[in-house]
Amino acid sequence: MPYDMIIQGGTVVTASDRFVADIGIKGERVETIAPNLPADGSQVIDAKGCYVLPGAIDVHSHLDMPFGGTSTADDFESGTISAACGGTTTVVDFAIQFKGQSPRQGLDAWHKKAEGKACVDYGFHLILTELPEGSESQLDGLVDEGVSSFKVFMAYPGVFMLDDASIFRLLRKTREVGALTTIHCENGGAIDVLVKLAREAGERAPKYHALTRPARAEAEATARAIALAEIAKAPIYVVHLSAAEALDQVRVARDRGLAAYAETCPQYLFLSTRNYEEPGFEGSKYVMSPPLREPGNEEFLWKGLRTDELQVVSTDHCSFCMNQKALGKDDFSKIPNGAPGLETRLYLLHDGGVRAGRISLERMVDLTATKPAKMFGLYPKKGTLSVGSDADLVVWDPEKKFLITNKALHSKADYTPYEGRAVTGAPRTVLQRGQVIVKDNSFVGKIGGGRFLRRGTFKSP
Ligand code: DUC
Ligand code: ZN
Ligand code: ZN
Repeated sequence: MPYDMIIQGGTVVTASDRFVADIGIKGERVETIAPNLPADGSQVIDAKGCYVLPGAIDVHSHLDMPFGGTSTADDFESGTISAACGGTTTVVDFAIQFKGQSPRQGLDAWHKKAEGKACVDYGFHLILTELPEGSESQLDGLVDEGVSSFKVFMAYPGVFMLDDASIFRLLRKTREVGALTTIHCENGGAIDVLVKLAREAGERAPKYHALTRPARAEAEATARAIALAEIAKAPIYVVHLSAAEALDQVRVARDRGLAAYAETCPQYLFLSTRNYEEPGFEGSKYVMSPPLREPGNEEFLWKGLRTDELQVVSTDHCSFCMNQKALGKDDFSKIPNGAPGLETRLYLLHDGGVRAGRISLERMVDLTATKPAKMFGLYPKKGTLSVGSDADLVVWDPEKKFLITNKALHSKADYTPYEGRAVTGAPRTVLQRGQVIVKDNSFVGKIGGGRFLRRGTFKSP
């Protein structure tokens, strides 16, 4: 029997091509991609009429993360089941070095959270909340262990925010060791003043979260981050870019030939400040940072996705239930920041991006699998379908109707920001390393079956 499994007759889609072929899988890998492979007793999955996509990669999730006096609703088990059911077979989550901890302690804590629970393959970036002078060498060992990217915050003073000098030292270090600095760009100092003034004026509703985090504060921080990276001669990756004027900064930098990259997230493509006007406390569902932007802003992001000003669509999945959001019932600044999104990314991008004519199917694959794999040291093991790649794939039915409701999803959050949105196109079967892990919207894999990925160093995409 030449293959353990054959994915038969589907349209294979990569970042650059689309063609009808069978995929022969042996063990955990893709062995052959060619028409009319002999079945000879292999298990056969009929993919006629479907696309066969590389398993998607989400390089921005927060699972089992403490935030704002509570902890995310999803841990590594529920979060990765949710990811898998939406066609995502790799997550790169953010481990945190809290103040007073060494980078190693932060990372070890996240390994413990994921081991035996993660249901898809996973890697870690490490968030640094402090980097005392002279401690940079502690990062060398981590890169050797496959943690080849770090995250710093320019927002949340006193909690996560790192000062410019420390960010600059990190950028110099990452350049030396071939790692990538990812960065949350919002001017935390200015935002904290605006929040204080709003609270003093008695403005306590969820919408004030957005009104105190202006797009200009994102654009300013984005420009500053890029300038620091330019001086350090290091690449930089802006996470969850939301505002058109922040995108302007990335575009200008790239036009100047700098290694400045950025991702956006579905919430900034499909939602807007209008969502904060929903009745009662419903607006809290959309309290995340950066906040949702004015209607019309999303068109600039779509253009950026088409023209490669933006390289990745990730989710910033950071899920809370409504009773957790209620911590900020009387004060928007106490609402835990974040929303679920791991499972809905491909549904939304396929329906609202590809079918709506905003991006091509190949570009969807590029943005959700190939580019993130290349930049975060996973390519070509992950992120494409080629001989020798891990057999992580999604048999995607482009005509299947799906109604997004929280009931139909698998996150432990008790809402989805996209409740009631009807989409066309859905995963039929999802494979990880040659094993079926999702069938018809049910997880059928093994709890804890996900493996830690030692990622390679940064390569420009
Ligand atoms: N933004 C969020 O919305 N949640 C967690 C952290 C972040 O940067
Ligand atoms: Zn962030
Ligand atoms: Zn985040």
